[in-house]
Amino acid sequence: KQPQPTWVIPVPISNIPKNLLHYHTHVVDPNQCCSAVVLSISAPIDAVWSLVRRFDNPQAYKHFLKSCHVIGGDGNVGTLREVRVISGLPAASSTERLEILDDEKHVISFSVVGGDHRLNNYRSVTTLHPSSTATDDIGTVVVESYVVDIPQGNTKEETCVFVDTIVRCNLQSLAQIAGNFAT
Ligand code: A9S
Repeated sequence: KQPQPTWVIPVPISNIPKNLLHYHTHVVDPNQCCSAVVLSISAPIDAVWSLVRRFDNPQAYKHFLKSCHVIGGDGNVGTLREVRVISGLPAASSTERLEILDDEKHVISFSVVGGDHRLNNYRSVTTLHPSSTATDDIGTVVVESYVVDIPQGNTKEETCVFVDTIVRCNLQSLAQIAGNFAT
């Protein structure tokens, strides 16, 4: 009997607005892992979204990438990009497909469809939510969840630690750049 995939919501439900919950609900096979990173940013949602929505320019805030070329598509769903990776990572390039781009709901998603790296079948969804707290007039909460195959020779935990670290670095540099924009 084949092991069955399960549905996983990788962050506490209270952290995600109800209308965006389904974007972060992933089908996870037994050989895959799934996690999410949540970060509060002190910048307006429009400033953050203007960076996040640029499928053609991820290296603006993803510092592990050194270049990006769009290799097919018109900027809508189905557009393909090839990114090249800085040295020092167990990867050289990645081919990625735009899966969702929703300017109203502030949702972007891509999947990895090829390349020279170990993160097979990677798919991520990033959503932005406006927030305001006592200390922050206008802020943004970013939720980025992903699912990926566990590479041969690695454990589920190792895979999540590796990917969580990359995603957290990306979101922290996003926060820094969007914050500079806004002030
Ligand atoms: O680019 C992202 O949004 C997230 C990740 C986890 C990207 C990972 C990566 O591009 C490297 C940074 C090169 C690391 C891929 C696809 C494989 C890696 O090994």
